[in-house]
Amino acid sequence: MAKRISLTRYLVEQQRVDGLIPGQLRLLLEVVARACKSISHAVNKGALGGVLGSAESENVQGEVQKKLDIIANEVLIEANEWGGHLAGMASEEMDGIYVVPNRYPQGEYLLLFDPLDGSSNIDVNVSIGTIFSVLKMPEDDRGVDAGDFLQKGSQQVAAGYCVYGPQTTLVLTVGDGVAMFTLDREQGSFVLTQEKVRIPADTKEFAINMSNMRHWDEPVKRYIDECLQGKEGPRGKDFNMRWIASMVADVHRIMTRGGIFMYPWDKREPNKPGKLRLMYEANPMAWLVEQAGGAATNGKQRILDIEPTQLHERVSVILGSKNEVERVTSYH
Ligand code: AHM
Ligand code: MG
Repeated sequence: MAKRISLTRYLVEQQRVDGLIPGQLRLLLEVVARACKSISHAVNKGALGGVLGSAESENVQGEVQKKLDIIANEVLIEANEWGGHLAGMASEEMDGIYVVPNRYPQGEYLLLFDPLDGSSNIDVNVSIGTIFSVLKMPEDDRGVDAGDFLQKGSQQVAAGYCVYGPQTTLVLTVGDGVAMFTLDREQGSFVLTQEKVRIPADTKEFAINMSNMRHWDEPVKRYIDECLQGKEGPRGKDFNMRWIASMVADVHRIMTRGGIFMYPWDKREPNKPGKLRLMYEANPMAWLVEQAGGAATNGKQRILDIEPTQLHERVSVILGSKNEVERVTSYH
């Protein structure tokens, strides 16, 4: 029988063999995984747990919060504040940063997350997820502030997401490729189910919200138009389309069988660079995708090279199969 490798064992071995995971970071990743397990249970209970519906409040981006957005945010904070591995946290659901209270020891890491991505899918029982990014506190820094979080995506030391779908799957990178873990509900632990994930360089599948087509910029219109022409067009092949409206689920499909995902800038809100958030959506996903051999740009530059100026800043996102991302980027 093939040996089962739990997340704990995987992390311990990475720590021991490759020295990639310092002790505090290993604790952090285990705690995040435990929080995701508990969010997964809340998601599964659905109406029985009284967790569906709106919380009748708004987040900093002016979006109506769902009960599960708030629950997931609290679960992540409570799980992470006392372990001594973090200095602070930032979340889609909080205006400012969360500094670890001084009754707990302060650690060297910063954790950023979108506690429940794909909020519009919660009540309709479609896959949703948690996205997270881990940064290191700048050296010789006295006291954490919002500026400490404004680091480029290339500075991340760990990133991942957990998708709550037919299975609960945790996908992780610490800069040594991408590993996937499936939640074994009977054992209550994440088990390694795939290592060295690779995204094929070519694809025939694209994901974009087509209802915004009339608002797109020329390069994106051109790319999608060429895909839609299929075999008879310049691409010489037929394309398929998928749009789940949960970035986590769309990216997970791309991790599994390739594809391209786009949420580009559009004319609806010309002053915003895009819909998705750089620090806790685009950066972790971009790093995971690159670690699996794919590419991620905003149409003009690599997402991981963008110098952030605000915690909640938005960005245009094009990611997935390398050759397709390079093609759209070259149209810009
Ligand atoms: P959220 O973090 O508020 O859930 O919003 C992000 C989501 C992404 O998961 C998804 O790709 C996109 O918004 C869907 O947008 P649309 O409603 O335009 O389909
Ligand atoms: Mg989100």
